[in-house]
Amino acid sequence: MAGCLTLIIHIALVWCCFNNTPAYCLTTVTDRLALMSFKGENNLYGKIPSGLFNISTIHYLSVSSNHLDGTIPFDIGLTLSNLRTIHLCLNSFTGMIPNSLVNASGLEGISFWDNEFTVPIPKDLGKLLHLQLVSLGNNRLQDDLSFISSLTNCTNLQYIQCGGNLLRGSLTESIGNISATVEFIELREYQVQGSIPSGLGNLVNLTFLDMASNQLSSPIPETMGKLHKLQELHLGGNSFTELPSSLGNLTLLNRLHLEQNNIYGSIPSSIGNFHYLLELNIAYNNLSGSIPPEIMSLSSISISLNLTHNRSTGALPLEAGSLTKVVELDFVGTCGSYVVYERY
Ligand SMILES: *[C@@H]1O[C@H](CO)[C@@H](O)[C@H](O)[C@H]1NC(C)=O
Ligand SMILES: *[C@@H]1O[C@H](CO)[C@@H](O)[C@H](O)[C@H]1NC(C)=O
Ligand SMILES: *[C@@H]1O[C@H](CO)[C@@H](O)[C@H](O)[C@H]1NC(C)=O
Ligand SMILES: *[C@@H]1O[C@H](CO)[C@@H](O)[C@H](O)[C@H]1NC(C)=O
Ligand SMILES: *[C@@H]1O[C@H](CO)[C@@H](O)[C@H](O)[C@H]1NC(C)=O
Ligand SMILES: *[C@@H]1O[C@H](CO)[C@@H](O)[C@H](O)[C@H]1NC(C)=O
Ligand SMILES: *[C@@H]1O[C@H](CO)[C@@H](O)[C@H](O)[C@H]1NC(C)=O
Ligand SMILES: *[C@@H]1O[C@H](CO)[C@@H](O)[C@H](O)[C@H]1NC(C)=O
Ligand SMILES: CC(=O)N[C@H]1CO[C@H](CO)[C@@H](O)[C@@H]1O
Repeated sequence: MAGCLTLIIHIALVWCCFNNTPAYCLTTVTDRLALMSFKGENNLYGKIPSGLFNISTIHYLSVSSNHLDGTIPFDIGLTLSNLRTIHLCLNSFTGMIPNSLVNASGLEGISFWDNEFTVPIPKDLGKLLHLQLVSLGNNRLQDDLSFISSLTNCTNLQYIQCGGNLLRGSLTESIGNISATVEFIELREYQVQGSIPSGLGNLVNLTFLDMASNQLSSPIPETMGKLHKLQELHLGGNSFTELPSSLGNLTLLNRLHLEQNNIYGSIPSSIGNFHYLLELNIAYNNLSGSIPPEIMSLSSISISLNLTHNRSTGALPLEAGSLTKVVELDFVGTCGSYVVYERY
């Protein structure tokens, strides 16, 4: 371990003056390097020295949270064929995500989140059978959603994060055929249309699902009620009109966001089942009736209860007294008055 660290420090020093360092130096001193990590504190800027991409022994490469730019060599998956993890997130890389990544067949983690990658998502990522994490969000990727279905053979998949791109299209039932090991799906701020496929209910290990700010519409499938492990559900900013009656089965939810849809009817009292709920936002819908006392008696809510801009009427139920930790309680009555309760 100590020897390994010395080697890494050495690399960091070489990197700091790489502008004047022949790139081959990197390869000669590092022919046994396996792990290379330059996280944000390094404040690296400029381009990755091309010699680094020749160090075929590297299996862990992380340069996340720097100011790096430039493109990634198209053949990276061939020259770094032993890669298991590549984290380039939070930089300013441009160009394409190289198709050759598929050739580094041991890859488990790919994080390109928050860069400026522009062209389509490699179609063959699903050939990386050991893949656990795919994070491509906040780029300028223009594509449809077919790559998600292409991941069906990745039996260890846990994390898919792709929001904040220029992707469009609709989800197909085949999303239900990806591995049920998946725990995290984030497809926020796409232009996803259509409805949520009922197959999504197969992904019973999901703890986090974020499909906010798309163009999704009802119905939300009843099968969502099978996602018993779900802790966060973000469906705000879509065009849903109805909630599934099985919603109340998601008893581990701690964050529920349904704001800015067109959900009508009464506020489901089954939300009262969510004894771990920290935050509830159902603002800007078309909900009517009174606020169920079951919600007001949820003592877990400690971040925010936001019921603004709806048709809900009636006095705040007496049980509001249970909301001892609420920081923000926010609702608009029929007269449009705006009330924010703050308690600490
Ligand atoms: C990388 O390796 C290739 C093939 O061995 C060689 O042609 C190239 O010069 C090397 N690049 C660097 C920057 O060392
Ligand atoms: C890289 O992977 C692609 C797609 O699987 C394959 O067609 C190609 O033959 C591979 N190239 C090498 C050099 O292994
Ligand atoms: C999954 O693997 C099977 C068997 O190798 C293959 O026929 C199928 O095309 C693969 N599916 C995807 C989506 O790559
Ligand atoms: C999902 O997988 C099943 C069994 O392998 C298959 O019969 C079905 O056609 C697949 N569905 C989709 C939408 O790919
Ligand atoms: C769900 O996750 C647990 C723990 O990671 C795992 O043991 C189990 O096999 C997973 N279930 C499915 C259906 O993949
Ligand atoms: C929701 O819970 C009820 C009562 O436990 C159960 O009958 C129903 O099958 C569940 N629905 C789903 C989709 O899991
Ligand atoms: C609100 O819901 C009612 C049904 O409860 C419906 O008649 C009305 O059109 C909805 N309003 C909007 C703005 O969608
Ligand atoms: C309540 O939610 C709406 C919609 O997301 C938001 O605009 C508003 O700022 C929230 N209110 C508070 C007090 O956070
Ligand atoms: C009374 C009230 O504020 N109703 C609002 C409920 O939310 C919908 C959608 O934002 C608004 O159109 C209603 O005016």
